[in-house]
Amino acid sequence: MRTGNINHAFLDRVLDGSLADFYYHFGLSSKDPLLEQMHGVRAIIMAGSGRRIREFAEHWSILNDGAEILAFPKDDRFIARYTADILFTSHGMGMPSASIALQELMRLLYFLKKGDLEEMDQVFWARVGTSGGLGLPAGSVVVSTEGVMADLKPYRLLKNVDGQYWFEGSFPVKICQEIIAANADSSMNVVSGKTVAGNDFFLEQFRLDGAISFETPETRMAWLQLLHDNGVRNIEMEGAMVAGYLNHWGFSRFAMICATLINRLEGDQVTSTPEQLHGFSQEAGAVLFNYLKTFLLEHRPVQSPPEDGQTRDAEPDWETLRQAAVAALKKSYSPYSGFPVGAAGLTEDGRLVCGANVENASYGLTLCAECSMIFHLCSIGGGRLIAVYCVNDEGQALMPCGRCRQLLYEHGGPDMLLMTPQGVRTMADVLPQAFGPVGFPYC
Ligand code: R2B
Ligand code: URA
Repeated sequence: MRTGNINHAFLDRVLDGSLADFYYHFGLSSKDPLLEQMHGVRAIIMAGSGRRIREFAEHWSILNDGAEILAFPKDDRFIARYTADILFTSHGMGMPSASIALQELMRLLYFLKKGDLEEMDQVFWARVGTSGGLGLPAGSVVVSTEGVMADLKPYRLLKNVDGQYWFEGSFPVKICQEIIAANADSSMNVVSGKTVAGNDFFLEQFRLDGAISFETPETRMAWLQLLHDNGVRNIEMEGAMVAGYLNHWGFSRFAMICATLINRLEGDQVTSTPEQLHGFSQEAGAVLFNYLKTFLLEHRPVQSPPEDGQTRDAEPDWETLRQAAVAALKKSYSPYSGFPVGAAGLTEDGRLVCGANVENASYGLTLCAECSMIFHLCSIGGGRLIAVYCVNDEGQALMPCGRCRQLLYEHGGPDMLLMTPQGVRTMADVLPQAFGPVGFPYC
């Protein structure tokens, strides 16, 4: 962990035993014997509802040979279950509620890990929930790259009498990529993008169906369009704070995964039946568990974050990109050549885009994997590519053909990094003296 923002003045007195800490909303204290069984915690999973927490814990227990499930004593507001090294807790609705859960959980983790920052940083945090989608069919799952407020700015709170503290809302790009890669084989529509957290389900989500409504159809749509143009893919009520608090302490492994209940571009009212809602939230859970199975159950070694926090989100993780390309390749349509190709690219705002080659009986109309990857990029709002990996069915790097280098150049420019059979090269290296979009009147 990288920051000095931990409240040592209070927490270290709990560690040295001169104070007991009361995790009041969970009905626990640092002296509670239950805590003795939780030092090995490897993940903290939060969700809005208690039902989801009970189901998640049961599912994780089953995946871990029926591991014992421990229940926290108090369950009037926040339900908490601990099983097989994961703490599952509900956080209620909205940032005021979720911030209570998160503050007590961070204090609890500090105590459980005896203030060892390295150990704390190995712990994976996630919020799994529901949301309104933007331009996505209901039932899609969004893995957030950044949590912002309704004005597209980060979460902030009053600090001192006349100041504000601005939190950093980004979600670690590497974790986002790993989650997408762990789900590349699934039939679910899993995408990444920014998430807006509204302080009111109606007013700060610009709905027209509240008892109070400030908007007209025009101002509502203008806001939704502004969000979409800025890479926002869903709207919920906690993410900007969750990312803000975890970033503040300097954690490097956390994520938010939300199923979309409706497409907000088409309406405001959530009309799903309870069964459909349950199905949607199970989808978000399935995306989480595909990740946990890969990264916790198989005891995959965790890569330590770079020392320099400033560069963390900008560095491509080549192995994750390669895995995403290998997973994308399984969707190749290549009956004529029998040569499937997969491509995966990372955008500068941390989204992962993938594609596979699509052949045609005419042969000449065949599309390379890079083409479908670029199509994917444009279909989720566009953006700049910073790194691309193309693979064959043995997972080895392939060199893009001349046409595809031109396509990549258009969306990545001369500095985009490309994995080649001879190692990482820039686009300027592999397409020298390129003909590009610079200088065209429409660019
Ligand atoms: C999504 O759904 C809840 C509101 O219905 C809220 O907790 C959220 O973020
Ligand atoms: N949760 C939200 O916060 N907004 C929606 O539109 C749906 C679920």
